[in-house]
Order: sequence, then structure tokens, then C-alpha cells
Amino acid sequence: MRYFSIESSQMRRMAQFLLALVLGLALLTWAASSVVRTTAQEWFERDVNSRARLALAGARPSLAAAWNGDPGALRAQIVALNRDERVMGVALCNADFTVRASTPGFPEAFGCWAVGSRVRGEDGWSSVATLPTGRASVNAVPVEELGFAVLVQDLSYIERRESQAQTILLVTFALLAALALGVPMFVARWVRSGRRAELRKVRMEMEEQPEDSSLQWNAERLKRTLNRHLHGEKIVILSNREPYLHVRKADGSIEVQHPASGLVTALEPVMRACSGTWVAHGAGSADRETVDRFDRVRVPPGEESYDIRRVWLTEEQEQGYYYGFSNEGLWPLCHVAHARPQFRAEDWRQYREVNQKFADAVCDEADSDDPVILVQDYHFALAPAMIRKRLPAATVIVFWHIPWPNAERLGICPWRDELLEGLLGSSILGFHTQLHCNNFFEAVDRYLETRIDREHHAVVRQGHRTLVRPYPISIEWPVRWAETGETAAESRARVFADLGLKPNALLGVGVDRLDYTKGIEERLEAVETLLERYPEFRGRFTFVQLAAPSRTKIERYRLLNESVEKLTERINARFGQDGYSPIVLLRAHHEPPDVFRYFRAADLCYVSSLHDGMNLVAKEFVAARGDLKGVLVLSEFTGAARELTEALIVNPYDMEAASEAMMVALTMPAEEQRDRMRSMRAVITQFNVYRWAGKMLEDAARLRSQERVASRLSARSLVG
Ligand code: ADQ
Repeated sequence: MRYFSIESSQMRRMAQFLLALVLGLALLTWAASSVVRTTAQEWFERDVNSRARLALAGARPSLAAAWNGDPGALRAQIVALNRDERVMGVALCNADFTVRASTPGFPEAFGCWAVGSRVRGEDGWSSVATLPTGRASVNAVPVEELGFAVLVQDLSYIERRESQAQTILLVTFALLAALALGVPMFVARWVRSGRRAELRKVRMEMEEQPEDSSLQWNAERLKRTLNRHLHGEKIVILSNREPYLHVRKADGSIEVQHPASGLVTALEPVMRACSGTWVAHGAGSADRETVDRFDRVRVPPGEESYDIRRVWLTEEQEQGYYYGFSNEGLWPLCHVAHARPQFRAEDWRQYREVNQKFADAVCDEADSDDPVILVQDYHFALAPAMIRKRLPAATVIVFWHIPWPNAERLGICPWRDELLEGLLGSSILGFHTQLHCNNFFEAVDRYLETRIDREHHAVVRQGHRTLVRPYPISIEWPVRWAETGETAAESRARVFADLGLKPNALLGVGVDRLDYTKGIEERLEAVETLLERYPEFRGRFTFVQLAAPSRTKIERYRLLNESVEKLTERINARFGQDGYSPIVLLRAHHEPPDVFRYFRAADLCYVSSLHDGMNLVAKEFVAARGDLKGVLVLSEFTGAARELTEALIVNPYDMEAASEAMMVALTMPAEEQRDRMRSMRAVITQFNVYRWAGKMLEDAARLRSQERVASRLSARSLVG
């Protein structure tokens, strides 16, 4: 996609060169023509003078003979001398400077008195003067002792000839200049229109490929796509979080953990399908012990198909880059969740340093000059430009997993320009929604010198083009964890037993990292409002919150943790009775099979994010419900609300509406539950994570072929 800019800069350079050439030639022509003009003029004048002298010298004896004779014969002689059309006049002057005879039209300025005193010796006198009619040459020779003869010749014809010659020279030069400028420009234009047509074809293919809905995306199709379009190239993924952590347990054994992360949930199945290397921060307590000497470990355990390349960070780096700039700066900046972003210069320095460190690791893992690299999330806004610097031909696909703020909000970040510039190092920049893309365009437009190509959804900066498009993320389908062989009834029985619930109890579930953007406090308050407004649910409805501790070193997260705990205690104190607690807070990381058991056991799942990119929990709940039971209550501020329209969509800030939705969910007839669930499952079946990755990789593949066409054509035109 850099093609057009390279091409136009080449054109610009060529035009500049041609213009300089033409100006140089014009200057040269002017200088040459004035030299030629002066020299030619001198030659002509010398020639005319010598011819005049010859004529006079030749006529001298006969003039002397006739001087004192018949005036008519003397006159006839000077008329004969005057016959040449360029001779303006001839005069014969006596020794006392009086006129002896002259032809009509002899110029007054060269009368006998004016010339006489200058005629000395045998050679006489000659000169060039400017008369009102133009330049003229005058030659005077003595005629023995009798006097002298004067012949005046018109030189204006020399000027006329010179100006004619100069006009011809200039016209010829102008014609040559027009040819020199016009022909290459025409050829370039012609070549460019050819290239455009070819590129338009590729681009149209890229934009208008209809989707074959009968062909569902799955791991196999993704693999095929990769093989067909990218010839099975190895993919390098970069993310902060690794898909598998090795953790040393209290008993000394090493356990493999799946982190609670939407990013990992989405990308792990993609990596299984594609293979390659996943570069990530080695954060597990036993991570160093499980890597080889290249800091690599083969995963998934037991089904090894790709490598994790672990990058180690010092405590200061982790503090500044991860906790500081990423999670106290960018995270609150991108989420409208009322936490004030903290921007510290030291954090920014670490963020830059760590981005460089990861970018270097990615480049080291690349096995070609033009690898396909998937950069994930807000931890690595600078890495794309850093990678591009080392591997200019790489296809860098960035996916931003969280919302992108509007330009005004982004403007408060002291390093907003650097963030935008870093991201524009990518070939494709993906967001969950069109709104986030629009916000990005707005920010780039406001803060950087770029060209926004709205027709093709791209930003062009310094000759590099970045496609900016929505790719709504999703989950694998079918979800591995939903295929455990445990029926929904068995899951429900097990969870009810674990929580000590009565068989007729109603269960709500929330599953999140303990993060203030997820609206966990608002969710608990909505449960309180439900019990307040609908007493029939007291003693019967229990809401279990699975809360994975997250970013616990950050004060805001510690406060949230305390607040959720206090809120739970207060609500339980208010409505709890005889062993019944309306809220069960399970503050721990749960492995996916446990999470899915809770999903299958619940009557409703409430996802109450105050602002979210997509929210995969909502999709996981739907995926877990193969029994077509259960109701999803979903915040309107999630990306998922745009796709899962059969959920009960609520504003999580509106306690009454949220509690009302929970009431509707808990009393919803089984048939309606089935219809809603079926329709949501159909959406996720089709719009699963393989499609998400496939669409991006297909776009990347087309981009690569488009760039290859462009560079082939430009090479051809250079050769031509
Ligand atoms: P997250 O903020 O991590 O993701 P989300 O998309 O909901 O949010 O994914 C959370 C994942 O963690 C889910 O797979 C869930 O099962 C798991 N999880 C949550 N709580 C857990 C617990 N207690 N124990 C174990 N696992 C738990 C970011 C963005 C989202 C975006 C994703 C993917 O914030 O908006 O959808 O990336 O792009």
C-alpha cells in the first residue's frame, strides 16, 4: 500500500529533475546566444567594413581621374558605388571638407566636416555608429591629395537577422523543452494509470469478496486460508500476557495456568491453528525453569504445536511499562470508567524501552524479511513502528483489544503523537467497532500530518499506508471447555452443591477480572435493588461472582477489591438469612473448565461493563449453553451488545432497569430462553474467532499481494 506514495514521490523527483534540466538548458542557451550574437555581430561588421574599403580602394584611381573633370562622370561613379542595396550613401569631400558630390540619402551625421578630421593616412578611417534608423558603418578613404570618399552602409539588417536567428533558436528550444518535460510525464502518467487499474483490481477483490456463509470458519479453514494466501508462513504473535504460565506451587510442583485474559482466550485457538511463535512476558514463577536456552517453550502441554518465546523484565520495567504507563495511563484513558489516568515520565521511558525490547525479540523470531506479525493490545503501541524500522517489508497487524477514545480524550496524554506514530507503523490496525476506528481517524486527523483515505479506510503517513478496520473479536467455536462431557444438569448439581444452594434456588453468575471497568460494584448494587424491589427473590436468588484478582499492585484495583468486599458484606448482611447469602464472592482465578461449569449452572449471567472493547464473557456464556437455557443480561457499553441483540440489553448505571432485566430473566419462559439463546449461538457460530483471525489474515494476504504487484510494476517502470 506504500505503492502510491512511492510512485508519486518518484514522479515528483522526476518532475523536479526535468524542470531543473530545462531551466539549466534555458540558462545555457541564453548565455550561448549572447556570446554567439556578439561574436557574429563583430564578424559581420568586420566583413562589411573590409568589403567597403575594398570597394573604395578599387574606385580610388578612377575617382581621382574624374575628380576635376566632368561632374556628371564623377557622379556616375558614386552612383555605381551606391548600387548595393545596403549602401546608404556615398559622398566625395574636397580637402577643405566641402562636398564635391554625394548620392541622395547620404546621412547628414557623416557629412564632410564630421568625418574629415578623422581621415588620416592611406588607411583612412572607419567606425560603427547608431543612427535613428539603426546601426551603420562608415568608411572613409583619402583620394590622393584631392580629398576623400565616404561610404556609409546600413548594418540594421545584421540585427534583424540576429533577432530572427534568436527567435528560431528559442522556438526550437521551447519545443525541445516541451518534449523533454511532456514525454516522460505522459509516459509516467500512462504507466501510473496502468498501475492504478491493476491495483484497483486487487483492492476491489479485497473489498468486495462476498462471504460464503455456508462455509463456516473453523480451525481447519483458518489453516487452509493461511496455506492458500500466506503459503503457510510462520506467524509471530506479540502480547504482554502469555497463553500458558508455569507456576511453582506450595508443594514444590510446577503447574500450568491459563491466564484470565480475553486476549489469550481469543488468540490461543488461532495460534493452535496456525503455529509459529508467541512472544510474551515470562510472568510465571517457574517460567525461567521451563524454557530452553533460547527462552522458548513448546506448548500447549501434551499437544505441542507452537512456541512461546519468553521475554524477561526487571521489576522497574514491569512497574513502569505494565503497571504504570499501560494500566494506570492507557487503560483508564481508553475506558470511560471515571478513573483518572496517571502519566509519569518515568513510566513512559520504561514503556518505550520495553516496547523496543519486545520489538527486538519479535524481529529475532522472524524467519524472513517480510514476516506476518500480529501485535496485540495497548501494551505495544510503539512496537509496530519499531518493528517496521528493522523489517520494512513486514506485514504488521495490530489489534487493539480495548476501546479507542475520542480525540479530545486522547489529547490529554502527553505522548499522544508518539502513540499514534507508533501504531501507524502497522500495515493493518484493527479495532472491535467502527466507532473506535472513527475515533482513531479523528485523532490522527487532529494531531498528525497525515492523509486520511476515507474511501479505503486508511491513513497514509510519510509514504506508508495503514488500513484501519473493525474486526469484532470472538471465541473459538465450539469452545473446548464446553465439551467436557458434563451435562448442564450435572454442572448445575455440582455448583449448587458447592455453594450449598437449595434445589429450587435461582442462580445468577458474573465472571470477570477484578477491574473497575467491568462494573462489578454496579452489578452487586443492581442485585440489591432487585431484592429490594422484588422481595419474592429474597432467600431464593443467589448471585455468584467469580472475580480473578487483577493488577493488584495498583491502588485503584486495591480500592475496588475492598469496595466489592464491603458491598458484598453489606448486601449479605441486609438480605442474608438462615445460611442464605444473596451474594457469593469467589475472589480467585478459576481454570476454564470451572468457569464453564458456573456458566452452565446459572439461570442468568450479568455482564455489566461500564465500557468494554468486546467482552468475551458474554460470548462464552452463550457458548456454554448448549442446553439453550439461561438468559444473558448485557451492558449496552460492550462491543458484544452490537452482536448479541437477543440478550437483555441494559444501562449498568441504571439500577432499576438492570434489576428489572434480572427479574425478567429469572421469570422468562423456557421457550423464549431457547429462542434467544439459539439466535445468539447462531451469531457466534458464524462470527467466531477463526473468522476474526481469518479476515485479518486474508486482508493481510491481499495487502501483501497488492504491495508485490506495486513493487513489481515500479521495478518494471524503472527498468523501462
Ligand atoms: P478482558 O478485559 O480480559 O479482555 P473479556 O473479553 O471479558 O475481558 O475476557 C475475559 C476472559 O477472562 C474470559 O475468557 C473469561 O472467561 C476469563 N476470566 C474472567 N474472569 C475469570 C476468572 N475469575 N477466572 C478465570 N478466568 C476468568 C480484553 C478487553 C475486552 C476484549 C478482550 C478480547 O477488555 O473488551 O473482549 O480483551 O479482545
